[in-house]
Amino acid sequence: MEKKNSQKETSPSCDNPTARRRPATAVITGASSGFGEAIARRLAHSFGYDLILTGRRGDRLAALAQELSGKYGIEVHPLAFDIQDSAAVATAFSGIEQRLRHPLRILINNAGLAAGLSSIDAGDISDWDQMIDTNVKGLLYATRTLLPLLKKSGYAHIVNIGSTAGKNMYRNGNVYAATKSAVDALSQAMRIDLLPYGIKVTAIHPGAAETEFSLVRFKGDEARAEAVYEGFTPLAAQDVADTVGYCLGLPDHVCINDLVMTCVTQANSFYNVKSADITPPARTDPK
Ligand code: NDP
Ligand code: 8X3
Repeated sequence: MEKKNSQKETSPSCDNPTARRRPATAVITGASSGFGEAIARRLAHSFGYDLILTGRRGDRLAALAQELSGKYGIEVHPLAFDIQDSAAVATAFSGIEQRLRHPLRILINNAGLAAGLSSIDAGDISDWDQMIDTNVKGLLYATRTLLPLLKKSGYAHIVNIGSTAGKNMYRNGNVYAATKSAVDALSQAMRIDLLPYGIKVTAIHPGAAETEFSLVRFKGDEARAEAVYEGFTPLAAQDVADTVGYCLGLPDHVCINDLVMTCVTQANSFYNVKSADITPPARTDPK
């Protein structure tokens, strides 16, 4: 009897621009900096996908769109809106299908932030609202709005960016961690609900990564933001983008469901070499 998977596709390298790909359009939320920008570059370079780039800073999105369309000959649509606003999300994507060359097959739910780092009895309520409205409700709005197109396209893939903070809580991380636990829960839930449509749902949970994340968390305090990454080598946005590229490049029958990634000096939210009782590893090569 012939085995179902006797003619398995091999996994093309995510760095191989000539790998066979279905033509596709990918939406990346939060593409104006950090992970989102790096993912946009990765998808353009390795897959040649057309892109829809979202975020509030339209000038950055327009510059990235111009750069990537010029360099890779792809179509890039910058859409500037606040993902906390459900009406703005609906308006931004309204009629988008008519503007696309290729089916919308990929949604990278990446837009998000931490605002502040305070004990639960001292948290700023507007910070809480912003994190919940962006990290949880924004992800839901984008997903709900785009699912009709994703369902129609076949071979769709949703990638949600969670965090190690959603896996283990840490001191003063309360509401941010709760939003990322929600991303974890919603990823599991949408994976079940979308099984009938063959839509892959991948959740990626990075640990500390040096982007604008801490600058945003500490409201522009550069010294405090830089101090977060002192004493160890954190993940870079490129590391996360490469991992997203790997997950997207897998054969049709394979889905990475849940992936936690950290730099080598971090175990989880609270154990890293910055902890007083942990000695950093020697980084010199053995003779
Ligand atoms: P950045 O601050 O560099 O990027 C955040 C992106 O989200 C920006 O493009 C920003 O765009 C967008 N964004 C934020 N708020 C809104 C909003 N209201 N409407 C639309 N877009 C918005 O941080 P990262 O790249 O590090 O963060 C990306 C994701 O990764 C976030 O979900 C974050 O929680 C998560 N993460 C980060 C880690 C880290 O250590 N850096 C680790 C684990 C997860 P704009 O400001 O233009 O609106
Ligand atoms: C970002 C990682 O550890 O700063 O999600 O919460 S952490």
